[in-house]
Amino acid sequence: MRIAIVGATGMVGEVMLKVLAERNFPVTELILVASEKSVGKQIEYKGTNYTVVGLQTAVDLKADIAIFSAGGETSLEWAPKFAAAGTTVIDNSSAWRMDPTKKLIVPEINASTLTKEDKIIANPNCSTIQMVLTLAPLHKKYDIKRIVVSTYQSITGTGVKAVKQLENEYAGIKGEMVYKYPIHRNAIPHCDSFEENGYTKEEMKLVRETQKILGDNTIAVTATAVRVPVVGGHSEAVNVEFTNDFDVNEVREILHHTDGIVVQDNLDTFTYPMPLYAEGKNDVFVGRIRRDESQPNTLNMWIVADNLRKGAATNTIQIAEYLVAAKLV
Ligand code: 11C
Repeated sequence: MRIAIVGATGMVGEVMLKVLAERNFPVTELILVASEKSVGKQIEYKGTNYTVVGLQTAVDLKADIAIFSAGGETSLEWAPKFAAAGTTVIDNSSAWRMDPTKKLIVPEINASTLTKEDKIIANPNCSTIQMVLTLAPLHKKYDIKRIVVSTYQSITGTGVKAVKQLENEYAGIKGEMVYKYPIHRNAIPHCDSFEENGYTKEEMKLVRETQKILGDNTIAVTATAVRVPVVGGHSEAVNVEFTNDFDVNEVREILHHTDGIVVQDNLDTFTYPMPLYAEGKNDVFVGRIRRDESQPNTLNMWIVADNLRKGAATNTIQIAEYLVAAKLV
């Protein structure tokens, strides 16, 4: 496969290259793409140095698959140009996710809906992916009515400048502030910008993307997204109300047998997921699975994943793997 990585110099781009290499993705030609200021830079992949090229050069090279992780504006402008050149785009930004003509894919849930005609495929938001991967098999079995989710999100979701802000604050150095407030020793209830309804875009992504991926707009979702001084991954406290009752052990069993999920749930050994231990892993970790005793048919869970892995790079590359396996590229 001839693969272009658009946004190769960014934080997610770096992890994309790691995941491609780890999973031995069949790369025959690698085209590393970034904005003009990074053109000419050298990036190493599997022992070979590659020179970063600009967007138009990459379009002209007509890769089989282009993986975009360069922000919404770049995707809006350039994904259609790659698609017109015959390249299938998998886009990690929010640009195309809610476009009704584009599919929003978590491979374990809905990759089978993809066809050769899908030239721009959207990768969901990180906090959505880990939640829906966990909820999809439970929705099938018990039928979800309502989800209440609170997130505790890693600063890596904001990018490298946020990591620098935390490091500076920790070291007592004055530097660039990406957040409006200090993040060290803090929790900021503000991820992405605010919408008119008083929710942040990150919170509304959890609502809209979940309904789209699970294919059910009747599922009620309400979210509070919070940035915490953590780097290993996003954590989520998820409260879910079903139409049908469940057995907690059966829920554990279902999740245990779901691809991509690792159940870490043993109170005797204090086993539960934590972002410190999810970092660098491709799985979604689920624990603290327990009945909400305040109302019928309702469950509480704690879900953790590395937002740069399953939340971004890994999910994107799994989509690419599916395209190859299903001969859609
Ligand atoms: C965060 N979820 O942690 C964001 C990062 O829509 O793809 C990714 C934003 C997106 O702030």
